[in-house]
Amino acid sequence: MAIEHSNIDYSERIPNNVDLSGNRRLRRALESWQPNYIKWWQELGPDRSTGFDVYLRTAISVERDGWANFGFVKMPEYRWGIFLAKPDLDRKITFGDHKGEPAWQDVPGEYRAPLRRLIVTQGDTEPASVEQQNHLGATCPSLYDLRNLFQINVEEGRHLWAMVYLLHAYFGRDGREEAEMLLERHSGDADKPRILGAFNEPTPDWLSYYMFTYFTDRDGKYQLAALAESGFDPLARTCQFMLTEEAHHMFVGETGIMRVVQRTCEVMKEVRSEDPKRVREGGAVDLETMQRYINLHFTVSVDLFGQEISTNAATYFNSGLKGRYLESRLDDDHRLTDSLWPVHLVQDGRIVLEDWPALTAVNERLRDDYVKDSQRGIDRWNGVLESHAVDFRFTLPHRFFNRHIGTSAGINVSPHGEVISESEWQAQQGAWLPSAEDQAFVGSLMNRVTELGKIAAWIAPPVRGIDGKPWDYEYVRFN
Ligand code: BYC
Repeated sequence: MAIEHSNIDYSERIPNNVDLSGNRRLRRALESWQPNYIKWWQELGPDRSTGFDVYLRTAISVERDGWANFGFVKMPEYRWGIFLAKPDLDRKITFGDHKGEPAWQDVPGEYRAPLRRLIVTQGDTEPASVEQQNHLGATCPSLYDLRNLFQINVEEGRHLWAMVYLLHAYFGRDGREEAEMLLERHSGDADKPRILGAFNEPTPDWLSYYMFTYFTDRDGKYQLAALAESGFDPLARTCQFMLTEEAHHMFVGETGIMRVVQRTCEVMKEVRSEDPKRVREGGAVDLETMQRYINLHFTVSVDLFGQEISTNAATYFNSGLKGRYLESRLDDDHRLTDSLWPVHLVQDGRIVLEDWPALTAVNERLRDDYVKDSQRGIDRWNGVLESHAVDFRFTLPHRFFNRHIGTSAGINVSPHGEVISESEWQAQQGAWLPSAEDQAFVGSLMNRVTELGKIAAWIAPPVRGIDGKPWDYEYVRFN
């Protein structure tokens, strides 16, 4: 096994804490992938950002005090590298058929294909999100927001590196081919789309962006947490470290939407009306439109958990490849041989909860954790409405609303959870999902604001800035 450190070696062409200098073959393979990555970043990464000095955090160690080291970085000279959480040499597999056996430091031959598939699926989402967001710099509401966009983009790029490292280090030639493919599929590409649905949807404006970072990055949190339990130790340690970075991405979404809500409440006061038309005329996003954006982004993200009843998921769990959320803290046999789990299903035109073998329901269980967690932001945004004495309340739609994956795909379900006819769906969907007109209106608000201390009129400034700096600090210098 390679010697691994908590400190990251920045003297290397590829910064790392996995002793790349001691493995020349691997280093050479990764160094030959690197120019393709940079080319991809130049073509499909954040538009027209070259030469900007951006106040970014870069990990210098995987210790608690080392992963958020702040300073100005000239784009695109960010040092993408390979960082794994510190090893626990006694780590044991905590679930499935191999529970109690030492964690694997190499890929077990019999699980090679499903493991590679999991890593590729995870890896595919990272560059996809950068592609989805690549034009947002042109309409940023403030320098603070522009900086956060770039921070998230460089970290998603690093998360791609994390998966590419695993493919190169552990999967030989087919791993190298998969790593190439990660740069060849593109979000929304008709011929070579990204693997998962949500990553082919456009992120056309900043409201969508905050929704994406709140709802879709939260899928990332749960999927990474499940992979951080993996019996394949390098994957577990990679995901553990990725999770530390993920929290900021969801923070950007949660506080971003909160700031939009705040501004809308202020405008309601200014125009003395809660009428969506008046709110729009006042230059803010009406709450009804925000609810439709919530409905869309929640549902495409809920799709990312896969089928409710999944033999794939059961195999991943049995094999010790992918666990449940906080697996080791759960109080059960961690094998799920006899246990049951209540699963939402559609039967005879009605939505029912039915007990199924817990082993086949691990996707749904992870989705349950996700749905509960997603409610937290809704409650916080409603807190803003309450503090302004506005009666409107945001809600999460029913998990079967607008689904394309799982048992309710192809069935029309209202946000309240009623199974409805196709004609009813057609009549109502404009009230439930963002219409072309909503998108055009939100798009019309998106003007680039980069003057120091200024912010777009449709969003309130953040309560605080980054790394103890004021919110109106010069986070991006254009030169
Ligand atoms: N779109 O048995 P099932 C992140 C396919 S986000 C398209 O349920 P499984 C991030 C499925 O592949 C986290 N296809 O499958 C966030 C399967 O295909 P086959 C990303 C879908 O494997 C923001 C079939 O349907 N990480 O990190 O149990 C910014 C049967 O389904 C979808 C992961 O997802 C879909 N939504 O579950 C940046 C973790 N859902 O076998 C980054 C790795 C299902 O019939 N992936 N299918 O050809 C997994 O664990 C699993 O692949 C899934 C699917 C949970 C996604």
